Amino acid sequence: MSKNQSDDMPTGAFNEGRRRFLAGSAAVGAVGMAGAAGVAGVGALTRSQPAQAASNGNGLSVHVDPGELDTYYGFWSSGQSGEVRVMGVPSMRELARIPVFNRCSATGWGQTNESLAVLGDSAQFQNGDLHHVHMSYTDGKYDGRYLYVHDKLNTRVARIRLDIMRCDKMVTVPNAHAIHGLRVQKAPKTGYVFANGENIVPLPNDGRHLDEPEHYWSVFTGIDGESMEIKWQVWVDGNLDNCNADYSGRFAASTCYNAERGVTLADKMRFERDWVVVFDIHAIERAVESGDYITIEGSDVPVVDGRGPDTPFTRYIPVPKNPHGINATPDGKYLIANGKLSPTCTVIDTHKLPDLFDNKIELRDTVVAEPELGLGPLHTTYDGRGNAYTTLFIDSQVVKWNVEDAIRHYNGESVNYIRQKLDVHYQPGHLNATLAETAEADGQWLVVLSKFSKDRFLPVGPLHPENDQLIDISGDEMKLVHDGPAFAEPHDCIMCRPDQLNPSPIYSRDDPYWEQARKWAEEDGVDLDTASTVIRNGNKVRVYLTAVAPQYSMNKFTVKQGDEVTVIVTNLDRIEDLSHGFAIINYGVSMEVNPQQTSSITFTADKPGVYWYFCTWFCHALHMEMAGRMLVEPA
Ligand code: K7E
Ligand code: CUA
Ligand code: CA
Repeated sequence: MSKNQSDDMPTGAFNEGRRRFLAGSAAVGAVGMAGAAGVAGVGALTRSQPAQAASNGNGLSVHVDPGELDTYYGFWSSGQSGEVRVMGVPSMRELARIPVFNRCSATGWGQTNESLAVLGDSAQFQNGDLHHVHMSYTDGKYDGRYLYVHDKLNTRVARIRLDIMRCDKMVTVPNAHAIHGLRVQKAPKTGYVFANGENIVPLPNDGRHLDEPEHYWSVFTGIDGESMEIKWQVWVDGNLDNCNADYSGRFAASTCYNAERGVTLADKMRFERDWVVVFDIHAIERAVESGDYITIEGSDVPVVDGRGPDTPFTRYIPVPKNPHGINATPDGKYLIANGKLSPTCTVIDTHKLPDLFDNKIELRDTVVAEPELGLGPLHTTYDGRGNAYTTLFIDSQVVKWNVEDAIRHYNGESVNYIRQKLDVHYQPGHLNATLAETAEADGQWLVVLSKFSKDRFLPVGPLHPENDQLIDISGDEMKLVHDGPAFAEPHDCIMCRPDQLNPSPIYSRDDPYWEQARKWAEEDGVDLDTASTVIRNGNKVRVYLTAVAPQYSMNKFTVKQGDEVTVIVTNLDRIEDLSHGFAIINYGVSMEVNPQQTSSITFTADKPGVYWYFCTWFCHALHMEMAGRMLVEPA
């Protein structure tokens, strides 16, 4: 493999790039950046003058003045921490955490009845491994409705409502063994959530086959993003790593690093090429509609057989070697697979895919470039100006390269497609640029999620932080502007503009989130908005409380030892940010109750005595006094 081509790159390449960029930025300025002008130095980042206004070459400032707002939202996955983190970019301030597969001491996620209803049977698991987070789309653009995430550890997919930034749906995917790659349909609308089964296992995996890898397979799953119903699966050859969707809505594609269907490290590296599996979503839908599918014992999800070279559902495009990420260019033209063990990326022309499925062209005819980029390409992102940015895990670099130039080079022209290589710290995995997963990629900021931080921060013991680095890509050259330590372990992130979201400042009283509590109140003949009472039914006791700073509606309530107690608390405050909580000492009970929200929690009153309950959010000068007593009569 040849060495890093930027080492001897003539500086003229940058000048040429600059001219191209300036032409491009004028167009960016025309769409949606109106009214903002000038250089964004410190202080230019105000609410009325977004940072993206400045595009005359790396004039962006990472500094957001006190009281000023960030110009992008970031949604960070958190790997084995199991949550989603909401960030402000470019300040890299953490704004919120959204518990999903983890348990949360502050909000009561995993303990409240509302969260347990979302978790369903999978509440048996206290943890998860959340790698990828993607927003719902309409016509190739973020539409601000939902985030979709997956759990590699316990084979789940979940949805987050972006109005309240809480998880509202979770499904366990049958037949798959670890969900890894997750992407959503980009057009016309989400649509499907696509989920890759990573590890190969027997189908069904019920013990009848054990150490017999010839019976091991994986499946690709399509989930309805509205109902979160699992609509179908495709039985595939090899395994599935990352995936992506095109911008037409017809195709999805996944990388496979285990075409060998091996079970050891050596097995999985035997072939020089693995593949990108392309899925024809329309063909899958047609087969499912016409009943042309099987089911696998233990689940009734329709499964179509996508193994083999000429099924109507799949095509296996050979690519070198143990590929990892796959990323669609914002113009919809290409899907770029990252070589990992090969120093290359493979550029697949999406417009050739219909011909491939019609058997008019060969598998490799869809490949229009295979640029050599450096060691360990993992993921690629885009600036909307024709450039791609790829992480080089082994080289600890981000390489900026031009896609059309790489295609010209592949066609035999003598052209240097590498624009720049930038050292990052260290061993980068995912990277993402602002809006780069959408048709609106705006080429302002790039975040690279480095796996190792080594010496970049004060030492904190053997578990080092990861390092989320911020790079200004608005000019010709990438400029590293910020190091962001992060706890285990952001794999991926996306960024969108604030105008693409519409988070609710307080809850609406008719929110479906506490449907169960509403039903209980109806059964008990009480009104949730005013109820302040204890309703007993045998040894089941429901305690209805309201909260208005700095008081609960009852100073005390009495139950009997052994009762199953459900406490239902409604926060009647309408003031933004006036959250209360409800916690009972030595009962391990604690939950959030935000303005206009109803939250509930069920436990057994197994210990007699006096137990104080108290508010957990510092809501008022008399917050410490916002408390009451649960009196548990001995049995
Ligand atoms: Cu590359 Cu799980 Cu997206 Cu991590 S995956 S880096
Ligand atoms: Cu209510 Cu503190
Ligand atoms: Ca392989």
